[in-house]
Amino acid sequence: MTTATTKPYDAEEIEAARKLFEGPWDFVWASTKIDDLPPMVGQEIAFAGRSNVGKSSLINALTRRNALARTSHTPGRTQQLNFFRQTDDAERLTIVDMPGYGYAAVGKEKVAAWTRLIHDYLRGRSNLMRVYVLIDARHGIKDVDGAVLETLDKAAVSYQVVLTKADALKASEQQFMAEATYDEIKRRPAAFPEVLLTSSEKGLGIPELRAAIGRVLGERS
Ligand SMILES: Nc1nc2c(ncn2[C@@H]2O[C@H](COP(=O)(O)OP(=O)(O)OP(=O)(O)O)[C@@H](O)[C@H]2O)c(=O)[nH]1
Ligand SMILES: [Mg+2]
Repeated sequence: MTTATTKPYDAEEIEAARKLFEGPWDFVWASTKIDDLPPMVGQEIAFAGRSNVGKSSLINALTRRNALARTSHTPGRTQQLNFFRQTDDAERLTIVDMPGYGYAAVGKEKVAAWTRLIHDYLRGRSNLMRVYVLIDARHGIKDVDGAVLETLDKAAVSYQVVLTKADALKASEQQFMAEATYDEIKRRPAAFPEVLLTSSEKGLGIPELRAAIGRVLGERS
């Protein structure tokens, strides 16, 4: 299900995107500092969002790998920028799993360091084609999310909002949250005018998210 003013994804696009994500994915790099990023190769996309929103799980669902990105019930699992690449055709696409923001229990200093890293990376990566900002479908956009959207808008980095954990909501609630979220982002300058609803657990919206990514890569390659 999507809420959008964009063209729907047809069967052909969905199939092409399925193929795009086939093939072996591998972890290639981890960065804890902005001066320690891997060289830019091909096109990059990144997944950002609050701690525990389901970034690592969504990357595993997209790549059909159970444990490519490490997930956890405990917030704060991902503590660095993790870079994943297709090793059969390495020039194609790099996926970046980001530390979650907005999680206070790891300590103020760590939170500040992560937040700086996230914002610096998002502002300064020229092969970053689009950032997927994940929002828990049960909670909607919070202030900490707003700050990240603001950074992206100011830096003119294209982003798309993706609702996660849709399985935790009834169909009517899913539609309501998708529409409410769309209303919040539709006037933001760097936001792609579509909100995707996903569940990594149930596979909901995953083919569509692949297709959305396929479009982005196709546009600029
Ligand atoms: N119900 C439901 N739970 C999910 C879904 N995706 C992830 N989760 C759960 O949410 C928790 C966090 O998932 P992660 O993928 O580790 O979240 P993250 O955003 O990478 O978290 P950090 O790395 O700590 O920022 C885990 O307990 C997952 O099982 C989903 O689609 N539905
Ligand atoms: Mg994670």
